[in-house]
Amino acid sequence: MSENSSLLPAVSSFLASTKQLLIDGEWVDAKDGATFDTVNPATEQVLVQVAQASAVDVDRAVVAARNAFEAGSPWSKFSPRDRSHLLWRIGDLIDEQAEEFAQLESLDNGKSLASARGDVGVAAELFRYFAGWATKMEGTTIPMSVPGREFHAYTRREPLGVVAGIVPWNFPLTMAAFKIVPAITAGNTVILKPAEQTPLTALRLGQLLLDAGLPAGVVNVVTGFGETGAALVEHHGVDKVAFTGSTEVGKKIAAAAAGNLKKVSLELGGKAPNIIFADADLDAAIAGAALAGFFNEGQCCVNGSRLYVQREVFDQVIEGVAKAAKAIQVGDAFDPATTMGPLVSQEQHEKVMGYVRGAVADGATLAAGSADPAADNGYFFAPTLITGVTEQMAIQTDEIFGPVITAIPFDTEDEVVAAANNTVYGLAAGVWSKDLGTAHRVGSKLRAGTVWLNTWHADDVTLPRGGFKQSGWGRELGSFGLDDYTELKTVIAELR
Ligand code: TXE
Repeated sequence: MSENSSLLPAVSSFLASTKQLLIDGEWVDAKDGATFDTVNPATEQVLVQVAQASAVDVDRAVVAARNAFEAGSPWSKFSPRDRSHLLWRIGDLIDEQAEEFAQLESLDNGKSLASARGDVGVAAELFRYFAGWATKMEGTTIPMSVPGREFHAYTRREPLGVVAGIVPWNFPLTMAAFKIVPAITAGNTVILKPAEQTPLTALRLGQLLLDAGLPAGVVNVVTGFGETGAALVEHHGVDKVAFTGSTEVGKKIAAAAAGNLKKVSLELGGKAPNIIFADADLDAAIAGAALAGFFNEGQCCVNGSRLYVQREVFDQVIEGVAKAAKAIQVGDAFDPATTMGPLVSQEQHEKVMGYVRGAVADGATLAAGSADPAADNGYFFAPTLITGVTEQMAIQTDEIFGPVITAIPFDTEDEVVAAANNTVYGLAAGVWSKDLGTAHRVGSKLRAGTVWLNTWHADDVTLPRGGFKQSGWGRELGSFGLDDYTELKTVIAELR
């Protein structure tokens, strides 16, 4: 069956026309008419052309978002309950159109349809979870002690204003939702800049938001490359930048945001250590290690890419993870047998291959996988497990962002904790041990924003996430995530 034969008519028709920018509730071309191609990574074929926003278009979007935010605008008149009902409705609409979103995501990103369906479900749930928070952004009353005078002091949570959300390509729809949902829950307006590799589901979401009744200008979508993102970050009409992407770009954003001291939240790279003690349930730990390293084609910031295994069970674990790697079906997203799609782009494919080749040249051993492409056409790469690495090798220190696990044996708890923390990153970590004391004690010593004990990738929209060290600033999701999209106002009234 050819890939296109299974496409929904709505997806085919979406792909039939050049995609435009969403500014102030209207679909418009870039002012200079520029476009770029978005490519199916499984076939290397162009899916459709997409408008490429320049600084001029970014400025139009910022003006639209500002007007939509200002007092007296339709959006400013939405009560918290109105926002809550709208968010819930959007979640339900996403579910109704889930297959269309999933197909677009698989085509643009390469991930299997099953995986894309899971992502779409998370996006829908995110809208519904935050629908509950819209009516619960409460302040506090605070006692004041001023001799001879009486006061009533309280705090209010108020929206920040215009939020720029800049997102990567590994979870295009869910990342778009991560930025849009808390921002509009709190009453802000948004300009979303999807990744240049995967703009389609964010654009489709833009249409759904309009259809659901979100007023014009509340969410704008500007597509383009890093320059488009940089124009947003430099714009003095933007009050906050919420970014997910590389640590390198995160640093540039932190510096550029200083111009008008806009607020910044950053969810950046990772190099998560996954520690298996000899007393672990090894069947669960082996399956968990494979999931930790290979989920989402390894293109996930919290993936367990550094595996540490206690020496007495090292060979057994390596054999198990290698077997799991070989059982993964690499193929086209639309083939139901596929459990791993291609990497997202040629650039990413070359980067991952380069790291694996470098490690092999430095003397490392492939326990599973290969340093070569997994197919002649498309950016496929076999899940790869590498032993014989040292802590100094680039494959061990750098974020690879592909289906590659390195494994190193350890003897003592102190030794493995030191090795696990020996990284500039601090996004996620994991421990496998049947001894509750060991699991919790080691977990508490790991410098990471998320620690999994006897599991990996278990998650919910209710839980805060974010990074220690150079993995970022701030936390997303959960109630903590909402605070980052508000200003706290203290009101002091004298009772005369
Ligand atoms: O990310 P970038 P890339 C890591 C991963 C990957 C590497 C490069 O290691 O191999 O980053 O991926 C926009 N100002 N992660 O190049 O460049 C860009 O257009 C403002 C980890 O795709 O960080 C895109 O929308 N914006 C990560 C977004 O930033 C700029 C997920 C991310 O692109 C910009 C993805 C600039 N100067 C990659 N330059 C994670 N933490 O999950 C680029 N952009």
